[in-house]
Amino acid sequence: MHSSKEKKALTIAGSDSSAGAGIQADLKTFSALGIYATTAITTLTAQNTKTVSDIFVVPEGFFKNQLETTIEDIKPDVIKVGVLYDNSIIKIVKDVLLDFEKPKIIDPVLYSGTGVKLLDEKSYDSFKKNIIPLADILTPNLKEAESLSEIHIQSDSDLPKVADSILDLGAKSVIIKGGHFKRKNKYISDYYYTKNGSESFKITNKRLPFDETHGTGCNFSAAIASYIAMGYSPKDAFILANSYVYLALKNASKVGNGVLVANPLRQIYYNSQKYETIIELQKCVSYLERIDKFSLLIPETKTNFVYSIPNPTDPLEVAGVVGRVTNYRNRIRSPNTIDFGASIHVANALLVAKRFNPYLRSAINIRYSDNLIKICSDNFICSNYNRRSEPKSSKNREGSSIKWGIKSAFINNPNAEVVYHDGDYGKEPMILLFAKTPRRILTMILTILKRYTTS
Ligand code: PXL
Repeated sequence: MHSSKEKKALTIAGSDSSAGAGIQADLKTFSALGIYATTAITTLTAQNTKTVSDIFVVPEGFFKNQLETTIEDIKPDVIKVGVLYDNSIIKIVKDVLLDFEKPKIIDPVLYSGTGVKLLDEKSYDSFKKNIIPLADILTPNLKEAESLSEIHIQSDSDLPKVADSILDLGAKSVIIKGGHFKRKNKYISDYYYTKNGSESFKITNKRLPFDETHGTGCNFSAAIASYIAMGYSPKDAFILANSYVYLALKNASKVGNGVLVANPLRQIYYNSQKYETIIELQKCVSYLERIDKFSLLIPETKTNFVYSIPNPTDPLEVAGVVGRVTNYRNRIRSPNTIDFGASIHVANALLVAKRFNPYLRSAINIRYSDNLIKICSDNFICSNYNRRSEPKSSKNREGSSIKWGIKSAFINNPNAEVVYHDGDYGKEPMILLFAKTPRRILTMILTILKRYTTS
């Protein structure tokens, strides 16, 4: 799929070697939101989650080439500006922004989250005079808003006059990020202002249970730029970027010994794994329903067919059939509604099996019979357990029998593909098949049925 309509952004910003902020954060966010981003790197920082130890400003000749060569060919729909560091960079960026007729999102970065200066003091006035007026949307945090407006902010009632003073510098609109308001506050608001105040509004979120995080601001302004490139109004882009960053914050990673790092990709990958898992299981359950003779393999307690995301930690990360696959006379009746957490027993069996063989992601339970055990033993690696040997302490805990049983079967043979037990008083004997994928489970079922229906 290649489309000349693909939306593109250019980010002019600093490199963060800890990869939580700057260019690295921008690339994650633009990519996550489906925008193709190019980069013009202003500075290289040596940093980690505790400090910035060094800053190298890219020589202006090279910086200019980098910017012009990129933009001459790959025309952006939006430009996002982050760390500029000093006047040698500011001059060049100013000329490019003046010529650029599409939206410009400017994050007036003055300090790193760890408190190190990212704009040279001597260049501050030039930044204020030359860059701020070119912003369609300016995204200062509280400290930056204080600095630009020269007003000490004590409460949110100061913000309208702070915003007015920033808008007087020439920016078309400003979003003041309230994340640094007093720690005891239960809620955090971000505020959007335009020149005549007619469109002002705020978005409030519950404060998350941690203080400083690294990269939040960069991810936020890159998200705003992404939504602007898609064609959203500044207001809608603000609303969308706010919830995007809230998730990135909620999923913040502890990668070093200092501050947490915003993680904009985790939730997206997690959602996509869940989606792929559901879709694949749905296909395989539909296929199973069309194997007529499968009804012969459904036990009294009915069948569940499960598939987990790649690294599940509990049954809520294992998809199964809501209400199980049942038989009615000789026909299969499945509600074919797939959901996470729809199975307890088969899902728990899979989670235990996975501790021995991490590749296993799918499982199904079928009826027990001597003939079926013989067929399984001829075709697959089998192991078994005896429910009557289960220690009392385990038996008394609801739902723990299956965990104990699967564990003992895998201790006996960690390569097992089939685990069975021959029941106990009031407990139906059962066979469980395990595989990497639900497709492989279907193949196993077909192999079993081929022998079962001719024997
Ligand atoms: O979060 C602001 C920021 C922007 N750009 C770079 C940074 C930081 C914060 O540390 O390092 C390169």
